[in-house]
Amino acid sequence: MPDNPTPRSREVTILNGPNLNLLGKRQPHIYGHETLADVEAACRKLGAELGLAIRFHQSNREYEIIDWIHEVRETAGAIIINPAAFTHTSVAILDALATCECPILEVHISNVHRREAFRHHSYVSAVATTVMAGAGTHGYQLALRHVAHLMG
Ligand code: CA2
Repeated sequence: MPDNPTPRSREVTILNGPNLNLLGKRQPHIYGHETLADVEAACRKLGAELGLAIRFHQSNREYEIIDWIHEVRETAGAIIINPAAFTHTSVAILDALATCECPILEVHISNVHRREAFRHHSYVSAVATTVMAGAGTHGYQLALRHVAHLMG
């Protein structure tokens, strides 16, 4: 995979891993008050402004995330992924992402490097074009803006 792949379409897939369906409902001191539905709505609004078509998914099942990666691996302009706890455990998601030629943007709501040591290692970062952490749920919008920037 090239270090700086160019997006080949304006389709952006945003994937969210386990427990992110609870966003805004538990642990607001870590993850904030916005729900995942709020994040999706904000991404769709910004995507429309930037001329990007957004697919947005969340799953608590590793295989479902892998299947969504396979579905778009040849067509996506970019994949934005918050793998949540799978970040720190999943060689399978790493392997699926490694088959994609589009830019991969890894987003974490919290600054994982300020947290427990087990959150400091990410399997996904080995194939990510861009990694961002600690911007809260605004990180998803920063990632979308970066995709638009890469498209020129
Ligand atoms: O900071 C992030 O975005 C994380 O990917 C979130 C994961 C965590 O395992 C990663 O280390 C960092 C956890 C997602 C769980 O989301 C919840 C949201 C609200 C309430 C409970 C869990």
